[in-house]
Amino acid sequence: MTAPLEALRAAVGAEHVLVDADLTASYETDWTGRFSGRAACVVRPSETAQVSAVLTACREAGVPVVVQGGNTGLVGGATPAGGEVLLSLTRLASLGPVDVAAGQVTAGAGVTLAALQQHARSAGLDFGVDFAARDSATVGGLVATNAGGIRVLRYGSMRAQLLGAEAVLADGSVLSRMAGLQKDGTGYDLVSLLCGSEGTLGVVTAARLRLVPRLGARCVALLVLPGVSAAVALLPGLRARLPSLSAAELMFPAGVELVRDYAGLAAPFAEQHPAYLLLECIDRTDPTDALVEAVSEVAGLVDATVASDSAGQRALWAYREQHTEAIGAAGVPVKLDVSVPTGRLPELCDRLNGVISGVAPAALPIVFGHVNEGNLHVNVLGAGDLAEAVTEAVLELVAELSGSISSEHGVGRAKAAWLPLSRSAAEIAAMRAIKGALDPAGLLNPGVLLATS
Ligand code: 2HG
Ligand code: ZN
Repeated sequence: MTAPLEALRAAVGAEHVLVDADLTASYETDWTGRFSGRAACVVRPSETAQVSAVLTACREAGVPVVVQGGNTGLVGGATPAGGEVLLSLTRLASLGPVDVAAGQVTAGAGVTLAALQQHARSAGLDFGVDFAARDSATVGGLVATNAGGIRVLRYGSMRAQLLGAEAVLADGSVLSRMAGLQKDGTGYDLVSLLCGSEGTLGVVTAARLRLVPRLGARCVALLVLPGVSAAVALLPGLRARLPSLSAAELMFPAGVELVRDYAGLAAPFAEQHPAYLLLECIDRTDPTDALVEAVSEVAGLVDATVASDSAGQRALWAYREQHTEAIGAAGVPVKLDVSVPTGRLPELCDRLNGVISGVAPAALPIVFGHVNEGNLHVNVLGAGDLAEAVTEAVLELVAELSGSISSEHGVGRAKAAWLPLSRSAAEIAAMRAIKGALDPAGLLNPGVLLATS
């Protein structure tokens, strides 16, 4: 298979077909450094018709395509295995005017999350998904992975924000459902199907997105707790008392110390403690009193610090948001993103370290996550040759607890072999039937989500 370079140049302009290794290198390795492969070329279309022409050319040449947005994915879902045409969507960066009447906006796949947030805020609204990679992660990637992040507790994940999408299928045809209808009972929900499909069913080129009210007043608290059980136990009360609760993030001393060393941060408390819970309330009027009152009644609370000014809030968030970078600076981790029913989170945490040290005694687990959704980010440093064994052991534990092997990052290439731990044979057969119907030649993101062998 040879990439159809002439047809690709005709489709997007010669300057947007990158072949030199110097120019393609930054697209060929994922954020973690764990996944990389040489692409036949990188193609950078700027509009939907060009994406269609690219897919048509690739289909005619029988060359597979890997789709990439901001390249912040953590599961090897947007990096080539070798020989594919890499379709970069960052130039599809148009943002439509905010539709204040509907509370919606249309965003191109290449719009960054930060640009989308800024755009919504300039019209007095906001976007309901947020996470640390906001400056690089793009709308197309958020849709493709059904991204979650820190606001799921309040607004749901990406699928809950998605009112429409435009996508190019493997045969070059364009699906467009962009009216933003909030009620639409006309059959299969193709938009929702594309969400979380990780580029395997079609290339999402734009999205119609729900916006949420912009709330200007916030308060952040960092709680010290005796353990994960206390964190899970206090959530129902906090959710009931604090409608403004917008984040509940779990951290442990190993991660906080790693972040402090990496970023040169002061200790949050005089001593280390078993578990930390970062809470954020966002409201129209200052939520500090409500948060302080709710926190003061938390059973088992060991200590707490509260920030109602933005510098103090940024300082508390830094302990949480710098985890990924601090871990990346320490090495190439085995990165697992799992969830269990929230009530089983304490059991997962209790057993996790034993399971990891059972297969890789010298490895260092750094764990943190989104407690409301029972979602843990299990990063294992120093696993070396035992990376697969660690992955298998952790994912089997998660499956035993009725959990998901991929909570919000996608399955990618990293977890494709373990999909049967989270999906039944009947479900995988249905997924393969859909894939076969929409992409019969298997050209879109082969090996991602559904293993090829
Ligand atoms: C987060 O919650 C992201 O910060 C990244 O999902 C998690 O690096 C990770 O493992
Ligand atoms: Zn996360």
